[in-house]
Amino acid sequence: MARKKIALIGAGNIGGTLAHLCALKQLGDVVLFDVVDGLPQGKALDIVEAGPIEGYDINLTGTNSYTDIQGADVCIVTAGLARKPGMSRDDLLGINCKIMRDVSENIAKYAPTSFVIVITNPLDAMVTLCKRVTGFPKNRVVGQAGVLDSSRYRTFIAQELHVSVRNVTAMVLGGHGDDMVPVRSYCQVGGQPVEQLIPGPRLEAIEDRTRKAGGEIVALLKTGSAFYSPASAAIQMAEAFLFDKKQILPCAAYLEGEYSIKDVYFGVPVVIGAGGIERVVELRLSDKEKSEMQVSVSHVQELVTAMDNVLAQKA
Ligand code: TXD
Repeated sequence: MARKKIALIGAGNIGGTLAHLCALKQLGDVVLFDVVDGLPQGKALDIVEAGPIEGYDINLTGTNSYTDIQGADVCIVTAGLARKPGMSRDDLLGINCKIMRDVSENIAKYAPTSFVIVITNPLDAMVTLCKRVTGFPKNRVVGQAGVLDSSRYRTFIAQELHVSVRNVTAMVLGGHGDDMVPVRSYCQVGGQPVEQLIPGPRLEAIEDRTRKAGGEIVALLKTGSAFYSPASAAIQMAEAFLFDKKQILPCAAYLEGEYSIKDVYFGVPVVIGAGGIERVVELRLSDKEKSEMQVSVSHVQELVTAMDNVLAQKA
């Protein structure tokens, strides 16, 4: 059976970590692309040279030429600038728009049947642009945010209660901004509702930390943003697709009426399998959660309008 081909567009902190995870998990043949000469080639060679120690057999190559992503089954996009202290994700809009347009054109040209996972920030706008430029159907273009945001929430809950992270299930929905929505009513610890285990004010503090968790890491690193956990999150999505897992994961998906939201990418639970996003799962939310979703969606809509203005100026 032929191996699957995975194209990683962007060979920075997340791109390099993605390549390493693909190798460790032997997910398929990997092409690591970047515009910087030598960067993807160097990282690819470094990872390949660990193969005899880790015991992986993998074809992993670095390239500056899009022709090498030809026929990829999955493309994971991290190309673009990352945040520095004092910057919001939205501050990246102008520069990353240009990059995402170029990347998307090349994906459409060289990997026209691929499943595309966008990671670049501002996430909700960048995944919107990728879908528009590639012209791919909505099941084949997805944004990664919710898996990471939910993982952060689960980490903090597990630490608070001194239990395994595996015992904590949670969903963080909405846009990938500071108004994302940790859905408390679906957070369980060993099957018990979290609200029965953690007092309200403490839970609010944990949710607030979750919303700001990306910024917490930017403030610590000073030179960039989180990369180990975003890479793990995207790999979980890629595995769900490659192995037809039908896994329910919170992702930025194009909504056409689900959750009464239309024509916008927004973080909701979806089923990912061999068909890409196979369906959107509609949770029954509390009134408070519904109104938080509304606040978040209006921020995403403002962001997309801002992107349209940037694109109009550049046209
Ligand atoms: O959960 C999430 N969605 C995120 C998103 C969590 C954390 C960070 N997130 C965003 O991912 C972050 O704000 C950035 O927009 C991307 C990539 O983050 P990373 O930390 O990997 O950034 P780096 O290390 O700066 O790498 C970006 C690479 C770098 O090597 C550039 O040379 C390359 O992108 N780059 C390009 N590659 C291909 N094509 C073009 N045009 C291009 N321009 C720059």
